[in-house]
Amino acid sequence: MPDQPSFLQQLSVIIPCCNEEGNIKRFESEVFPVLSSFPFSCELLLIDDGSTDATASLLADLAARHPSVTLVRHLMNQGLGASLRSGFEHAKGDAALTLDADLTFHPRQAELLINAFDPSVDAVLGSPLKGKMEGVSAFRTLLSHGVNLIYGLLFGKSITSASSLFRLYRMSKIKQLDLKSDSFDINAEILFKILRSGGLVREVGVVLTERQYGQSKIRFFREIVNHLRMFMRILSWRLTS
Ligand SMILES: Nc1nc2c(ncn2[C@@H]2O[C@H](COP(=O)(O)OP(=O)(O)OP(=O)(O)O)[C@@H](O)[C@H]2O)c(=O)[nH]1
Ligand SMILES: [Mg+2]
Repeated sequence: MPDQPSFLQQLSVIIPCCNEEGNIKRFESEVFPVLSSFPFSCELLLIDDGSTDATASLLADLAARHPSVTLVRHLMNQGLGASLRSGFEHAKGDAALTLDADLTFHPRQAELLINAFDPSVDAVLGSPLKGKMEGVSAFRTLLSHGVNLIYGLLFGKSITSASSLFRLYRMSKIKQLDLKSDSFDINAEILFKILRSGGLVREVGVVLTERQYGQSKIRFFREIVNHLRMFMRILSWRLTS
């Protein structure tokens, strides 16, 4: 159990969900026990993003049985970034933990992020490259190293988790950022905007495992284009600041 930081009275846990029925069935036994072990209050924001499987009804059932759950529904799929932005809009906590619905970053590791959070920090990023990648393909690992290397060069600092979702944010900082991304590039956009504003980011090593149920939603070509666009935005900021 993490210690209770005095500046953290309420945590908003945001899980964007799109066609993840096999994994949502695990929330009762794998997510709720972790949240109830925290020494501060917790709200769980579940975002259903136009799922076409049983995701929406499973989330509605969780929301009906757990008062700490708020279900936000997008009738049409809007993307991971749009879903996170909906979560941030509804969040009432001092900090927000963003978590993958496939639980490939297991929520029990939230303690590592919370313990690295202090009043000077705006975001704690869970880094599988600093921790461990279990069962992740060589292609994904190589891509991750390459993308992070470029972000590191552009930011002029060591970065190993520019695009992963498992993070803890100070909500007062998130509210200042004017986020726009609809897709997976939201994670890089948040990092960019925090660093551009002079914010402080910390990385901690975490374990990333292979998904147990369902299919990956990532479209590599689209994400590579999104990263290239983000590289250009960061470069133009670095050249003009
Ligand atoms: N709300 C919403 N969530 C999404 C969308 N696409 C992906 N997600 C969620 O974002 C997280 C990451 O998506 P994944 O499909 O697991 O992508 P990945 O982690 O790169 O790939 P694998 O874990 O290897 O399958 C999961 O929690 C998904 O449910 C989307 O369009 N909308
Ligand atoms: Mg995943």
